[in-house]
Amino acid sequence: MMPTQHHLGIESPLPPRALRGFVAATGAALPRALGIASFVLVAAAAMIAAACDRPSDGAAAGTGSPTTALATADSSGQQRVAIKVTSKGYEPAEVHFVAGKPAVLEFTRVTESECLNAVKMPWMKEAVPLPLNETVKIPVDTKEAGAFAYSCWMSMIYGRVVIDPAK
Ligand SMILES: [Cu+2]
Repeated sequence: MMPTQHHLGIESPLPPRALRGFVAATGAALPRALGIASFVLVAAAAMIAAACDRPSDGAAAGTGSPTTALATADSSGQQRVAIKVTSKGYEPAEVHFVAGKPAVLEFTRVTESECLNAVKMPWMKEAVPLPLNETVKIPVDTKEAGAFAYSCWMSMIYGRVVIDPAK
């Protein structure tokens, strides 16, 4: 499986050897404590990354699914777009609505990844649980054109919503 983009930053921490070199060079207690703290942070980040990267559905990578999708609208103007939550993240990763008409995101999680079992919109305090293989609808305010990112509950895997100006 290809590593997802958000993991790349996590998996390239300061090499431990460089940390040791830094601590040894200064020989001071404070830098040593900082070095240990950095190590703990890196370890914690690595653990979170591991939790995020636990695809157990064996989804085939590179199925060629589009990364961007336009919402479809029914005769009443209701816009909807389906987002599949897979071991690769949100598919499609970017969706477009048109401003001024009601819109809803329809999430269906098909991966058992703990990382992706809840999704958080930027206006939410709490993430919305995404039960496996169930579709969860989340309305989006399209009064104004713009864009926002949403993420898994850990804020590690992101999707994007674009609200295009009405023509
Ligand atoms: Cu995550």
